Amino acid sequence: MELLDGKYLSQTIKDEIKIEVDKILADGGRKPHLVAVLVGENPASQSYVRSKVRSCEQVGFGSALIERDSDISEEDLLNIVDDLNNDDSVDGFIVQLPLPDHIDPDKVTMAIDPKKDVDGFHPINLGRMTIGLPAYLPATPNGILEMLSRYNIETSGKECVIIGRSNIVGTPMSILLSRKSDPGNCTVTLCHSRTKDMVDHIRRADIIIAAIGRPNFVTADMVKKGAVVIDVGINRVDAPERKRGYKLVGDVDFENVAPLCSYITPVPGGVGLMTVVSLLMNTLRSYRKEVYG
Ligand code: BQF
Repeated sequence: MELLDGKYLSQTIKDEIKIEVDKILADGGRKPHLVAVLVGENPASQSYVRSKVRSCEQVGFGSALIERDSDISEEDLLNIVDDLNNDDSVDGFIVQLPLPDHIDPDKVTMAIDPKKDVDGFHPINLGRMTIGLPAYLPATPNGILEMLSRYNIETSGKECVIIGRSNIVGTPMSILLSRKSDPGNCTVTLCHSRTKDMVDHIRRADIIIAAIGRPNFVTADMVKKGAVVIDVGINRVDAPERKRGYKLVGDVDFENVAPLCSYITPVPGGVGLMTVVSLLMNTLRSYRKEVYG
């Protein structure tokens, strides 16, 4: 079993981005600039946004955090989005999800200029991705592809089972891995809450991508020997012995599954860190006008 080390890999990629930023500055260019918008006081969201801002600082990007109370109106939030769309000093921005119930997240996502949509959630980017045009790829799927590619994991011809069909992980991941590309060329099965005999599907998988949001959902009896297991779950479970009072666990029963795998991602220290680094990669691509010219 080899660990797919998100800590090591995300740091390696950050080092590479930092070198690129230093070159840009040495040539008299300005810093790439990422802005995050955070609404409300969800503690998980606060910690995600903080780690995104900190990552920007580490690679030499300019960054800003726009914080608003949870009672901000949808209209006011859409005005912030509009201002960021029109601000030439901003290469990319994200609106941290989830949003409060009175705000329609689809409306907000669709208000973002696709050229600055470094989260890759806008339907234009998802559509371009689907037909293989240059696009900002959604951060988590992009991070997983980067991981598979940097560890030279063969995907072509493999049976890949994805568990969970969310718009930001399972669905785009299923499209990306079934495309004629590298990584790609998988035979993909997308499992979800209505799937019958899910365990039979999972047992056939060469590559398992777990994005369900349930702690320890994937157990050892479901995993074929030699499988590659990618754990996207970030579940907070109570742990009174920890100073924060909780710990992060994935969707995979790591302890019992790991010995069966060829490769497996840990939680924490796996896919989550790659998600954050994807945002940096997309922001650099925006700065360079690589996607939309
Ligand atoms: C780690 C996210 C669900 C809903 C909205 C590192 C992150 C998480 C875990 C992180 C996530 C999850 C993010 C670890 C960003 C990933 O070491 O295990 C980093 O910051 N993430 C988000 O912005 O919104 C979410 C999950």
